[in-house]
Amino acid sequence: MSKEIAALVEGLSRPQKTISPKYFYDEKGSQLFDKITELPEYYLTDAELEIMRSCVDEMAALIGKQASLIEFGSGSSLKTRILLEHLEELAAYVPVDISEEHLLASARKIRSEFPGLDVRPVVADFTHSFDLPTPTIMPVKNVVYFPGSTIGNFEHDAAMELLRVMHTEAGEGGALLIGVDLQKDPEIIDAAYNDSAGVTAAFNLNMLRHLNNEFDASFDLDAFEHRAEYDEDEGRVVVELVSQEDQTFEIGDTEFDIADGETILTEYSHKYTLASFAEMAEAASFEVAQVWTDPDELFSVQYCVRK
Ligand code: AVJ
Repeated sequence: MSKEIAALVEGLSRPQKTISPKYFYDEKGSQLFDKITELPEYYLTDAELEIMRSCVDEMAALIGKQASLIEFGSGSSLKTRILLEHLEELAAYVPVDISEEHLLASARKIRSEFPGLDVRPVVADFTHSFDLPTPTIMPVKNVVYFPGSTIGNFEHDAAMELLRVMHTEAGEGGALLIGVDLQKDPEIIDAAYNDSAGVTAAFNLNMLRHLNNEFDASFDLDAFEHRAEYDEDEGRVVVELVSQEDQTFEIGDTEFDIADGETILTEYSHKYTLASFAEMAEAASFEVAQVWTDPDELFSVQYCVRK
């Protein structure tokens, strides 16, 4: 059994059946996610873009000249472009992603849009520390960029571990610029993960299609339904697939039973308060130096310096 199938089997063998959210993102899933970011209910992307557009000069001033910008993720977003347009004399731009194909395609685009920028993609799983490339110009400091509230996918211990990796990669005098979604009226959050056009439902169900295509699984897509509920006490959205009948499915050579109404957990999306994020950042030896939010305080971008 491949390592990857073994990990999937392990997750599906737990009392709460679980599949990692990384399986959302095959080609179709990435397209569906792009559609999510354009939905009227999905406030996260609009709010973060608004913050970037209105506060990027302040961000650039804090980052300073001749920094190296290390993006955790492939860097294909508009937010990255806004930042790159405003940073002065950047020593290097280092996108880090596990998917080589996606990473190199987006690095090529960035190079053509920003001639003269030293683009140094790194193929790595950023949940573990990795070696940084040596740019032509010696950077004054490293700034890790982690937009999109992707940190929200990680439970507390894993989020702490990731912040520690970022702390390591930032190095002496370095910093972290991170997008963090905020706790708010639960109705706003519920709507963002239960859009009226059904795109989030399609995105969630697509995970099963991806596993059928790539990992020899036998999920019946018509026998599961999307569910997303905001747990206010835990401050997180719980995204699940709910079995519509007693049924079985296989993955590799392993067969699983799932009861009518039983769920597969596919994602958590954690929402923070400014205080709860600051506490976690502190525990990972960062100090939150500056916070920007949109006028409605739906979303935040935070500049954290390494202690
Ligand atoms: C990419 C993890 C930030 O949590 O909002 C969107 C993923 N899931 N709709 C999020 C997602 C359902 C998204 N992140």
